[in-house]
Amino acid sequence: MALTPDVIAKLAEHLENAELGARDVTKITDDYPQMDWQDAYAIQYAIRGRKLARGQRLVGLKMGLTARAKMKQMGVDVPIFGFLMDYMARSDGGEIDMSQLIHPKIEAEIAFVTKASLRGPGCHIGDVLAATDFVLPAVEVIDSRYRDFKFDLKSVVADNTSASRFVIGGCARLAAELDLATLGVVLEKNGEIVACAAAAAVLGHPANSVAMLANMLAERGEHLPAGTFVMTGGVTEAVTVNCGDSIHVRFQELGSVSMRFV
Ligand code: OOG
Ligand code: MG
Repeated sequence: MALTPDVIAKLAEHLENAELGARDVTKITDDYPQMDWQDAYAIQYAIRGRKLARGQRLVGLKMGLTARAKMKQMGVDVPIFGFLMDYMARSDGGEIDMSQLIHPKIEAEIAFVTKASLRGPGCHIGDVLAATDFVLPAVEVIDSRYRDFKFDLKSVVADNTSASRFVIGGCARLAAELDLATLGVVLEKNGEIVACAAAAAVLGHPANSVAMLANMLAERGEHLPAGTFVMTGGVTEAVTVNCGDSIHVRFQELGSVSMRFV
């Protein structure tokens, strides 16, 4: 760690205030270039701690930058993880209030719910499929707190990987009933197709994303408990949304997820 506990706490407050006030800030590595990976996750966990202390609940975890298209869009090459809280959830077919957000983008994602714990190191796709209760279609609304969505990996890890809102829809299916690698996803904005992909865009198979999460958690002495909801990362590049936009994402075999930005 290159930063002191005081600085970690100060940066957590700074980034969380930017989130809650829907104000953008400059990326924190501009002021703290010496910040390392451990510091970045320490800031993210401090933000999580602030929310838990306020009585909010942790409802899941998310992987980010797991698809080549996303890595290319953001100019980075390593997957990262963040957390999801209860207040971030919005219902399928509902409205998302833009006044609480800075510059949202949406991502179509496959989500997993586990029925057994997963522990790295060495967790692999077979372990994940055996521990999966069901899969769900989801849309994540990311909203980097950094000006113009410009960041480096450490800054975005500290900023809880741009997590902001998420919507679960469609129907829950057993992973064994699906071919999760070839499963198609079509993203429509205002009735027009703006992106499409197969779920294999996420690390070859979205279950690999869950395995990678278990292995990343193991480095911190943590594991994924049974019953964990995990979003595996956007299958295409993220799509910018504006006030009045309607989003409809169709997932092969899983139904659809939709929302309107107001
Ligand atoms: C980081 C979060 C990326 C995903 O699904 O790839 C992410 C960002 O692009 O702001 O959630
Ligand atoms: Mg995402």
